[in-house]
Amino acid sequence: MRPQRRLRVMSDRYRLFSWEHSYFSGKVRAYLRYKDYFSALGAGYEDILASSDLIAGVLVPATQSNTVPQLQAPDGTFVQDSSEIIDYCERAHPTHPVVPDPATRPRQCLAAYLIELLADEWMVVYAFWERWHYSLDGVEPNQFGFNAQQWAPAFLPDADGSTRRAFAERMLNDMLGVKNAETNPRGVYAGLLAMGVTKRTERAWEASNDRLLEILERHFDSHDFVFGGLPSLADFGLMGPLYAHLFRDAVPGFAMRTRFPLVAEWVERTNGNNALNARSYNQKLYSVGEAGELVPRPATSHGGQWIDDEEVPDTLLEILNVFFREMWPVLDSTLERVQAFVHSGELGPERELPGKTFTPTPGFDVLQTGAGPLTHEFEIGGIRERRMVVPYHVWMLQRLSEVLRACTATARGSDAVEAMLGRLDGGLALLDLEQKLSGCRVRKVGGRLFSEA
Ligand SMILES: N[C@@H](CCC(=O)N[C@@H](CS)C(=O)NCC(=O)O)C(=O)O
Repeated sequence: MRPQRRLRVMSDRYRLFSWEHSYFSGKVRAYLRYKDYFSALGAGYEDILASSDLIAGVLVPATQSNTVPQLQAPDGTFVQDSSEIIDYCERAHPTHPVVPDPATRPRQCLAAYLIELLADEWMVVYAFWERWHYSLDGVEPNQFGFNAQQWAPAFLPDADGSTRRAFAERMLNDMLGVKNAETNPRGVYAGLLAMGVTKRTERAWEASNDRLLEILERHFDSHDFVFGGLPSLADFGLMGPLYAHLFRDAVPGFAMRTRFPLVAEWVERTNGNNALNARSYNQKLYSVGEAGELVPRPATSHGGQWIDDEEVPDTLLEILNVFFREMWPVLDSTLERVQAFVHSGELGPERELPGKTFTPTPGFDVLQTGAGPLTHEFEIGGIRERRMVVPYHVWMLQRLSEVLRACTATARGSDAVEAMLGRLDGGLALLDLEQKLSGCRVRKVGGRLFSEA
């Protein structure tokens, strides 16, 4: 029987199709591991290496998307997209929720989604850059060999080590032109240019990333997770940039462990794996009782619980300020650009929009590069540059606007949210989100996006 046939057979467990070195897989894997620890995921899940065979034979036919992670539910449903996977599982398995209740914890609920968006779609730029920059010929320290080895299992999972590595080196060079990407940008480096990383902005992106790590280092000094003693969507979101790229990749991994050791410890803690010294939600600390017995206590800060919603640490506000100062202007302009584009008559008959994050979407390259209609100016560290418009951001903002509505459904919630947003630079602009979305709504079907405006 062919492997993909066998995979169509139902399983009582979820199947996560992922790679260890993938940004969004790190987010979802840490989430599933957390739910599974509390047996809050039914029969649990199997983490399956998404080899090229499985991507072509199972994932693309199911969702028209070659991206990982993707999840197959026990009833056979496929879910593509890390945020949708978490939404799907939270609906199906509401115990041990990772999203603070919007009715009782409106500030934390909103903050969790804002941090997820920052981590998914803004921190991705630097994280993507470091992986490929430190793989360029002549750049020291260099992680090209490490990078090839970590990509290799997706191409040739069964081959011996050196064959795997040699094959991946050829793939990275022939397909993606990794070593000389700067002089001949294609593949991933073309994606970086499209995201607005150029020689002019490189240092500014690096400074932005450093600033965030520095805030997080101070935050994790006294909070084991974003909201205290238990992880939440905010932590799992941050695992996107902070696990596979900035912790696990060789060059930034060294920098994180040596310059931001508390962030490195938090990565291990949130992963809930090999984290004994970091302390995590899945262990206890013990003291010796009067009769010599072991007396357990929670291993994480704040008694192993989320802090009160009223308690908004300054460091949390600082993270949210990065969102509003750096990312919000890009999102705001994205809504305008997408609205102008869908009403320009340039949409194809299916009204499809590009759906990818890391690179222009094949077939839409002309629109998303150069001075195309799906590009716009943005600013990082005081430098103006051009980047592609990512319509997927509109979908993420639609999801956020539903959250905002739930968090502000009562007078108490509305007051709490407005007070928090009022303490942030330009934060109150978020309250106009629903109205801004009205001219450019999108629909996501599997891995494809369509305009509904
Ligand atoms: N928005 C998606 C993004 C998924 C994504 O871009 N995954 C990357 C790996 S982390 C990928 O598969 N890239 C390959 C490609 O875009 O062709 C999510 O949240 O899951």
